[in-house]
Amino acid sequence: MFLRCGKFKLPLTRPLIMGVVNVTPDSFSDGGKYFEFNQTLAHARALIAEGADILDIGGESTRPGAAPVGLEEERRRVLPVIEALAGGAVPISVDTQKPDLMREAVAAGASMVNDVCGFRAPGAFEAVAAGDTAVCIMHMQGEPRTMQHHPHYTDVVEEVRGYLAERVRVAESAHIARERILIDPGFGFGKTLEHNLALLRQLRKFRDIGGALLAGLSRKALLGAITGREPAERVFASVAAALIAVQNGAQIVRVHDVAATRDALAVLGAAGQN
Ligand code: HH2
Repeated sequence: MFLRCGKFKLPLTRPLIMGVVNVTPDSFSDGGKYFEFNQTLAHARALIAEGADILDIGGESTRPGAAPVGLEEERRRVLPVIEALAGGAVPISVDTQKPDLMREAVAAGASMVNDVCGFRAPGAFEAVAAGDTAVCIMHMQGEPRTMQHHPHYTDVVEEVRGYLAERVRVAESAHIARERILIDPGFGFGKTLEHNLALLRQLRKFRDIGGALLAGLSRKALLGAITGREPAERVFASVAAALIAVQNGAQIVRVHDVAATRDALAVLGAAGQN
């Protein structure tokens, strides 16, 4: 079992850590902190030193209520960072919904494209089909500006599963091989606390869709609802959530706090629980 990720072939025999690098002034947990180029690079390199297996570079916040960012501005934020980090020891992912930027990021050296909108923009799968870039297909109900207003499902697990299975089918018909595909139920994207907890509890049901299973719970509002803590104080809750996700079948966890997650996963692994 492995994930094809550009020139990298990542083993899925142990859980992998995707470190989050937000090049944004407004991300919900670390907005503005790493917005300046040198700060961004220093942060990215620190995450690699802490044990990140993949870095996810994003130039547009998708937090609930976030305003969209134009192509030119998103390009200006992420491309120099990707160019500076590509060619290093870990694969670089770009977190974008824009087909033009997907293409440019891959040309700049990105080995993965992560799209919270599941490659639904016209031409998105076509932008990444050629070559061997990994693609992360996430579920979102609605769009960031309004997604938390009235999330509604009859059966959240079945509906998200059905959506991801269909998107994997479309990806494969666009000639994207299974070994390049990741799927992600999209915690917090058009979901209430109960929806998120149902998905976390039943995460294993996503394993038979095909595609490596990624979970992103780090510092999210659902953890704030449980603990009463602000985003920067949700490290312990995030580590707990990552452990539960891995125990329930996640193969990759997307996190802000790499060192803490790595240690926790090392203990889990030593106890033979993953
Ligand atoms: N969550 C966020 C952004 N991108 N991609 C995937 N595949 N899965 C996720 O759960 C996910 C994601 C939101 O987190 P963050 O990047 O920290 O915040 P913001 O969107 O405000 O930059």
